[in-house]
Amino acid sequence: MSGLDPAGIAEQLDKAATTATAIPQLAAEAGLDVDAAYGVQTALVQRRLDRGERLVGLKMGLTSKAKMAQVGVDEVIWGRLTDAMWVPDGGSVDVSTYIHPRVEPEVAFLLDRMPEPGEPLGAFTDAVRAVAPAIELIDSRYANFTFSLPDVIADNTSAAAFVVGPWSPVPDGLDNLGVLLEIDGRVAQVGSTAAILGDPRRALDEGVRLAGRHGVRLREGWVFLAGAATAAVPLRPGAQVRAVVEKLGTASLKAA
Ligand code: 0L1
Ligand code: MG
Repeated sequence: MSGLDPAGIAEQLDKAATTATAIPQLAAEAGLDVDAAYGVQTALVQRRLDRGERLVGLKMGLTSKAKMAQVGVDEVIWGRLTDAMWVPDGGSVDVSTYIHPRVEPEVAFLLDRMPEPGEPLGAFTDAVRAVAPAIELIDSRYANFTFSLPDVIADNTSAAAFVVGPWSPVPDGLDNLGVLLEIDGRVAQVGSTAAILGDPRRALDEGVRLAGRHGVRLREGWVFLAGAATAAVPLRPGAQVRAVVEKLGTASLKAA
């Protein structure tokens, strides 16, 4: 098989992640469109599942204008989360196991009853059991953190690790909560949950719709990362990271 068929691209992306070595973009040369790129993502995540990892959720990417501008891609995308990516709140990550990691403050949902295929998503409060502040660690496997839309989709939307803070019951409003990203006690980014598609609840509608197009159904008990409220910030060794979301509290991470 050629290194530029879907399985070959998945293998190259997987090797880039496991060896923390950037690779050139592949989609243009391989003629990958968005649908084919989600096929590569499926094959890439399957390699993790074959090593014993478990699917624990779904993440949305590029849900804010700040994020779209940061990477020059202007479509909402989704990726898969596995248990091996889940870092306990307050836990640490080894920066040397990533290529060029960045962190961003997010809002997480703990999913409750999810629609059957073809069924509409019910009321948000029926679909979501709890909400939490979260940090996503993204790490593009492409050199210079530069990619096209199909490239980033194939690369599981740069998913690398995530932290979920304490779960709270769904508050009355989620659409305009203040968000801070602090590095070593200093404010690195300021934003609002309004930056997440106008209201992070919309991200769930989009996740169900977009993943459903590729036959992927969200599951009760999964974590759903709704997207970042600010641009992402490079993660340096020794950094102490905190994401603070008004009404929801704090998630934190140490970089070794
Ligand atoms: O979670 C995200 O918004 C990241 C999506 C992929 C683009 C990036 O790596 O910044
Ligand atoms: Mg993100």
